Parts: sequence; C-alpha cells; structure tokens
Amino acid sequence: MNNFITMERMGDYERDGFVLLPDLFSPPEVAAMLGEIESGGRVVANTRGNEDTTGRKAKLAIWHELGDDIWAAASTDPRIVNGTRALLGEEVAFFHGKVMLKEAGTGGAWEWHQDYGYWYNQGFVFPRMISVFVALDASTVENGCLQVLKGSHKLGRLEHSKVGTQTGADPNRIDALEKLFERVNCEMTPGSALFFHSNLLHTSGPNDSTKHRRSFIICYNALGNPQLAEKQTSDSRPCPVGSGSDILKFA
Ligand SMILES: O=C(O)CCC(=O)C(=O)O
Repeated sequence: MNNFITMERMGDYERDGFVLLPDLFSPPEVAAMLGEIESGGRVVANTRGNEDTTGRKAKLAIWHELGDDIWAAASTDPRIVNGTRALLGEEVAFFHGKVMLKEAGTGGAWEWHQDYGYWYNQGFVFPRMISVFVALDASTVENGCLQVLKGSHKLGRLEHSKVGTQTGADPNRIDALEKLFERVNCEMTPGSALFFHSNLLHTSGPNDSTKHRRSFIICYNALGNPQLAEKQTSDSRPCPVGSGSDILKFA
C-alpha cells in the first residue's frame, strides 16, 4: 500500500498538513531523473539562484508548462496526480514544477513560509493547492532536508514579506509558533514523495554536507480554484494522468 493515499493517510494529511509516501519512484526512475539533471535539458535552461541570508545560493529551475520530457512524465504520473486528487478531494490542474538544486557544500537555505503565502499574491482565490516534494537524493538533516511545523496548515494564510533576500513569514511570529507546533525534519529516501498543504509552514537549512540534496517539487491547483483574471498565468485544464507505461520510459 506504499504508493496509495489510503483513508488513513487522508486523515493524517487533514490533521498534520502533510503525508509521506516512501519510495514512490523506483531507483531506475530516480536515476533517470538525476541523469536528466546532469545532462542539461530543461533544468539547465531554467536554473536561477535566490540568495539566502548568508549569501549562499538556493538554486532552482522552475517552469509553468508541463512540457514533454521526464519531468512531464513525473508530473502526470498516476501515483502523484491521483494522490493530489484524493487529498484535495477534487480534480487538479498542473501549476508548476521545479527542480531544487541544493548542492553539496554550497546549497542555500529557504526561510519559513507557506506556499500559499506566495500564491495568494499571484491571485489564487482559495488555498486549495498542494505541493509534492520528490526526493532525488537522500534528504537528511545534514544536507538540509525540508522541515515543517506539523499541523500549521490550520493557521490559515499568514502575511509574507521580505526576510533577508527571500520572502517569508514574520520570524517573530515563527518563534512564537515554534512553541505551539512540533517541528518535523522530513528525512526522505530517494524516490519518496511528501505531499503537503499550501498553508503548511516549511523551511530548510543550508547544505554544508558533502552530499547533494536535489529534489523535484510539483505543484497543483484545484481545477475549481480560480486565479484572478489580471494575474492569470496558470493552466485551468485538468492535469493529464499518464499511463504506467510512461514510467517505463524513465529506465
Ligand atoms: O527545497 C527546499 O528545501 C524548500 C523549497 C520550498 O520551500 C518551496 O519550494 O516552497
């Protein structure tokens, strides 16, 4: 049952704001995605860096079109898309995909934020949105795994503003919230997928280790969640659901 959003997992998501599906992608699938990062393609063409407060680069490659490559296959994979449909309880549209390149010894930190803290300002009316963090390398405390405040999605949207060079939630408010919510280090094996709510507070530290921490984050919007017309960037068609055989192309 590892690959499925069971009733129990739906309950966990409702309570905690996140749920982990271990080893969702197989080792050959993960190797194929890492190979794609190393060989160029969309990742190299779209890579940019945000500096963290210490000047380290938090590098990522982001796109808003599904495309027609391994990233599109992963974004339309039934294990992912059906999981997001089950958790949101409605049909979904692809919003964007991003490869996070938190490289050994240099990868920068991400300040505490909610994804909907950004997406509200992009005109999305409801927080009926979800992200799926797919670990491509082992993601550990040492190499800057994702950290979340368990249950914080129930706070609703917090105001976001500049925190150093990034945008995030008010650090004083976070200090207070840390006393109320458990901070969870989301350590993950390669191929595991963490589904998390758009109002879940999350952060990650720098990568001072000798091991890369690369990941692919795929974000979806509920099909029935409008984006205000003047901000329209997002596709409002149902996300296609690939067939299992698409996955074989990975190997
Ligand atoms: O990759 C990370 O460590 C954090 C990424 C993140 O918070 C985000 O993309 O919203």
